[in-house]
Amino acid sequence: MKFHRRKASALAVAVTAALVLTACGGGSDEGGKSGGGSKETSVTFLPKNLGNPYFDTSAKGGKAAAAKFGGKFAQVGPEKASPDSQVPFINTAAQQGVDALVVSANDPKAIGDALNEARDAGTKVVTFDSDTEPSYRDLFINQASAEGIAKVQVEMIAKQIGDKGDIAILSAAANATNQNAWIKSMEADLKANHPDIKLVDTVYGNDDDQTSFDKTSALLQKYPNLKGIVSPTTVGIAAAARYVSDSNFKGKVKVTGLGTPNQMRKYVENGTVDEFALWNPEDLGYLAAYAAKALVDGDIKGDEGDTFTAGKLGEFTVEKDATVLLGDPFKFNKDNIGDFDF
Ligand code: RAM
Repeated sequence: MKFHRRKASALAVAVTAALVLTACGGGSDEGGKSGGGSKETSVTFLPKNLGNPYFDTSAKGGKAAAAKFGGKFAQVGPEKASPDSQVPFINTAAQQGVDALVVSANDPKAIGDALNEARDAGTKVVTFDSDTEPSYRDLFINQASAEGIAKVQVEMIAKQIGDKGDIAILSAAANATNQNAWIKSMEADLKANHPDIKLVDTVYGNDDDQTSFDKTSALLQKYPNLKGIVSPTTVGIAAAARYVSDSNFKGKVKVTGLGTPNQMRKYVENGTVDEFALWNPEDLGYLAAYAAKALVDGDIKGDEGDTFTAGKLGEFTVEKDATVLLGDPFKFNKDNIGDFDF
């Protein structure tokens, strides 16, 4: 895969303010003590699963934040994005007495008891990317509103297929809180505003590359009239694009959804994919780590109206349901993908 250095682009800079690469300071997981906090805050990131470049990038942001505020960063996680595969990692973090856990949940409930036990033991719990039910965490760092993320994907597929025809969704794990919220909102938008687009199926690749690839193949066999696949997961969209790119469906079936520029670049350049969207996962991790630090320090409690400063990203306010919003999703296409490197 070709990695392009980012070129200065006014638009890119404006939209994803802090995208400029922040190499992890110091190169040490231990962070430094110079950031101004009174004690070294330990923050452990627990993604849905390991081996996903999206979560490698959010970890990069978390690590950079911890280095900046003088904290200790670690990332641990399961191999598979299944509902309760994170439980042993939560238990271990609680036993180790980490100050804060930053979790992307595979299921809104399955890890709830473990999280509450960790909280009883004194660990602050921040969800990011994919929430649990609110009673299991202190704060949720949301990348963008569910409606906004749904809307951008519906807009893209509608434009790409001329607002008409059969489409399918290739999602992540069946219980993933984030994807399920987006899909619900996409369904409502399609129904209300795109009467000639028919959503024929939703299938689940479990954020596993091979499963997602196989599900793409199965969809295309089952629905010969399919015009588009929307994959609201960076793992799924890359696998679907790879399948379509090497098949006779290239040029006939559109693939869009949420992807990382580095994983999608070659499919945009070879014409398989017109346009897809995402936010900056590095900023999301950076913000989540700063929010965790603010909770640990008692600067915020998770009450609506609480404010805190997240280093280079500036000030954020806690909204309803103890949620903090990063920003808006951003669309990538052949005109701008060369400006991004993540
Ligand atoms: C995958 C994961 C993650 C999601 C992105 C868009 O990496 O499912 O939770 O936010 O896709």
